Amino acid sequence: MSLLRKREVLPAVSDRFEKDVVIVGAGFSGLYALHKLRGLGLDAIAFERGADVGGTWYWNRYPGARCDIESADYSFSFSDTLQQAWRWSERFATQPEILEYVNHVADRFDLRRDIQFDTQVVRASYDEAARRWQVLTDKGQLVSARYFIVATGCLSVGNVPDIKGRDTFAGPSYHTGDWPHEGVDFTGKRVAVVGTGSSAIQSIPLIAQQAERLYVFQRTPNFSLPARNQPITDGQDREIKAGYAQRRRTARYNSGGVNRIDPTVGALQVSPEEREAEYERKWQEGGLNFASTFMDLRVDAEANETAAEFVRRKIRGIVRDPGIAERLVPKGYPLAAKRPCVDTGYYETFNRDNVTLVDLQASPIVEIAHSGVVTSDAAYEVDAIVFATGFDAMTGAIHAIDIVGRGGLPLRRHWEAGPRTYLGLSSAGYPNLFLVASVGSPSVLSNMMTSIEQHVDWIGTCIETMRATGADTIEVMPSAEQAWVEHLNTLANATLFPRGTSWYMGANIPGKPRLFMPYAGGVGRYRQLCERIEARGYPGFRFGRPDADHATDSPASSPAAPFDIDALYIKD
Ligand code: NA7
Repeated sequence: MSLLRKREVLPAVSDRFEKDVVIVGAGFSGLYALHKLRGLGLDAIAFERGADVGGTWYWNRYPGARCDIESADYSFSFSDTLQQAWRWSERFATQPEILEYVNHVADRFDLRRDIQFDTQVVRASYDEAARRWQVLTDKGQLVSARYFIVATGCLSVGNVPDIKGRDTFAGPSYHTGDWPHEGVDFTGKRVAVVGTGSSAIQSIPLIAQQAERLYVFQRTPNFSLPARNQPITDGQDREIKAGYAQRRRTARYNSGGVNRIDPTVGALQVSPEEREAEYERKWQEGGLNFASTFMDLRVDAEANETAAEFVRRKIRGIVRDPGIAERLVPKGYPLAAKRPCVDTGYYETFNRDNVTLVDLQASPIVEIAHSGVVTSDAAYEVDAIVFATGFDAMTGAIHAIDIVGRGGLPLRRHWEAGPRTYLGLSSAGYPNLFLVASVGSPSVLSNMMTSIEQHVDWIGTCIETMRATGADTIEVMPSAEQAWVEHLNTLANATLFPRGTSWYMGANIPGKPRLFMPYAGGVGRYRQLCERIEARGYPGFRFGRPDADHATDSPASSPAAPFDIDALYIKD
């Protein structure tokens, strides 16, 4: 496994050059940022640690990897020619098909010529005198750039738990987020899968079909919803293409960034029979929309419990052995407080006689030995271990870069108690640094494609405005950042999200600050807020000009007057 880690020793500088923009990452967000900013006439370069484009879809090649947002939504909308030309083959696209799409996008817009692959950005420091970023790569390149775009994705630093004896295991071990490109053949093998998140739930049914024996090590049972994936027929494809304009409009202004009308009825406002019928309809429809059957499922524990109980009954109905079913049933946290999974045959897999569920709540893993996994009450001999143990989500890849702002302040220190941003777009003391669909924005609670386009478009307009007005820096005011941090907390605390020990909260990484990282107010509301801010001359940001006194345009010297986010929202 070669998972991304922060470089402790920095390379010597061997090459220096200037760019208008440095982008980190060539996944969907980096690619669109490159396309957009290049289109504005900026000289941009993207650095990508992988050998090719794709980001998360480049690395996550485990069996069964696919998107759980519908293909027609999980695609770019910025070019109608692109969306009319591309033909999705399935309702939920597989990782190879998405990777093919990413490559198609890179070729169609000739993006590769400005991407340097196999290159990790290791440090980026703001030069206050030059008002530019100095960006250092692991190849020893030092690039001076006006703008620094962090498009590193939310799930790109794998989490391999530090289990005693992990390196003593005799066989191969894999992390789902760093899967061998040539694939893995588990035929005739005894395999351990550690974890039961989305990656595990997608891969377990396929590994079970191949392996001689599969042990699933489950710490927390997850809510998983049936995908009901199917091929997209030619007729459906024509319909999707004819309806893109409306589909995208809907996606941009609803809560999740997908083609769905948000529900307006609460689960407790209807009779138990109506409720059951509605859950059944959504269950049969398949996909994540089940979690949005009623408007109050994310905010009202009692309402949520009706949906959770429906899923529990389904699990008990699918899994034949009542003891195993009971161990698979999620309890003690609301549905969707952790990211719900979408599966094809996950629960059915536990009816196979070559699959064993190991309940780590009853008997935790104590060590990994030469021959397998040892729990507090048994030793499981295996030939291979799959760590489906998730990611240092959202901040992991940002902190893998040594980012240093005004006054030499490392971002890691500024974010010691958790990420601090305004709108999830930038952080006070880090001028001209932009984050794309990351912490502090709807990002992982939304269809990433909708959020990425919204963010990049906003950044593009902002840079155009700066150029039109002669500004060369934009910077978040500390008061706006503080207000946004508080606002994110207020929004999250009004939901059930904080009741799940999830990667949304940083809870899966020992020592990581516990706070809800994304914006929980919904894509549409967030977009309207960003539009408002743009239209009103960017309240909460301060612009600097080359001829201005550097000291006075530092936000550090601005009065910390309270900043009223609520006043900026468009009232319903
Ligand atoms: P997730 O959703 O973070 O799942 C990781 C799983 O690994 C989860 O079941 C964890 O249990 C488990 N885990 C983590 N550390 C351990 C240790 N030390 N021992 C046992 N089990 C452990 O990652 P995925 O890759 O599945 O999915 C990430 C996202 O990709 C997903 O949400 C979608 O957005 C797509 P826990 O729940 O923490 O008890």
